[in-house]
Amino acid sequence: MKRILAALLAAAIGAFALVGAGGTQPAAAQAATIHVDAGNGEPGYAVNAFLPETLTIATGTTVAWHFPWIEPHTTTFGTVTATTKPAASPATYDGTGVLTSDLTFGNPNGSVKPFEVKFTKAGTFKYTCEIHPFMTGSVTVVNGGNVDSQSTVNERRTNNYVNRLGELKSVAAGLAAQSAAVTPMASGGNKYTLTIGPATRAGDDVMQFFPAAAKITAGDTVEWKATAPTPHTVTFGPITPPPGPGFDPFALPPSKPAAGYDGTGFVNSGIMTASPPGAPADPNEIKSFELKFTKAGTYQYYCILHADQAMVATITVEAAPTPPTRAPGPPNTGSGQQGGDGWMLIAGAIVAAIVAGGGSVLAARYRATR
Ligand SMILES: [Cu+2]
Repeated sequence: MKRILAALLAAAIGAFALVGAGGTQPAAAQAATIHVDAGNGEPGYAVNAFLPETLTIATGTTVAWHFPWIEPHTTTFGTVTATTKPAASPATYDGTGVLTSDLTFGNPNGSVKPFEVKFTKAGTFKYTCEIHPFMTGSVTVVNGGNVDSQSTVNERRTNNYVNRLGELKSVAAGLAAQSAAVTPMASGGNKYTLTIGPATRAGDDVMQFFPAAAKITAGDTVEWKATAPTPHTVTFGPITPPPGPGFDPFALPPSKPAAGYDGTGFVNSGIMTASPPGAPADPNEIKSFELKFTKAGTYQYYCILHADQAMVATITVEAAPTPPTRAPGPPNTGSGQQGGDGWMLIAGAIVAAIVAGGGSVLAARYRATR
């Protein structure tokens, strides 16, 4: 009995030594592939980070970057040029030259293949996401000594994500608690100022409009204000013709009816951004977009780039009060109600078209707006 206990104890100590303190393990014991995430999120929130950001692996180990969220990312070592072609996965990297994945739209159902890279030489290699400049990471490759186990990687991956998501949610809760600023307009009616999804300093995005359900009166104007360098649109109605392969949402021009919106047709702000303070002024930047509403109804709108992340909201327009000189008529119940999940179909079509056309064109356009 004593001998069995001693054997069990020895086995336990052996196992502990193998894993090592702090969740590291000897290089020789590392799994052939270490799994990490390139971004993550949930409807209304995108955490744009490599999770975890740093990693220590043994020479010959493969790192698999998974894409568990819809917001697109790349995993890019070195500096891409106009002629850089994305590498096929699995790839190998010796720390020299450029190695990049394609722009990859993820999916929480795990259907998107990870980008796998086998590291063949020791060194510390920094990498980034082509469209999220704050999104950086590094892989340290060692020939011996202690390296990360998958379990310690998982722990850091989860902690980083939970912390950053929590920060995004507290920013959103603060904005959700406020109502839209209202200012009387010289031309009549009021102007309601709405906020488009802010970003955190770390580069994560709240993919929402605030307030999400604004109420105004016919004749009022809504102004949307961009708050971050992240590109967004304010868009009413389906895109016609429906997006086909190679569709570039950045090429869709601004358009709105001169007389105001009556709940019909297509309205688009164009790509809206707010350059960070201190950035060179861009005279073409669309920082705000105004639209006058002329007819009672509830109108759904969306961001073309992020509708698939639930960046959708409504404006409810109530009928203007009946002039006192006339007898009050029956209340206007609003005839402009738009179809419920139309934006979902639109979002699906947009992403399918971008993926079919190859993401790199879109990556270049995203870069141009940052
Ligand atoms: Cu957006």
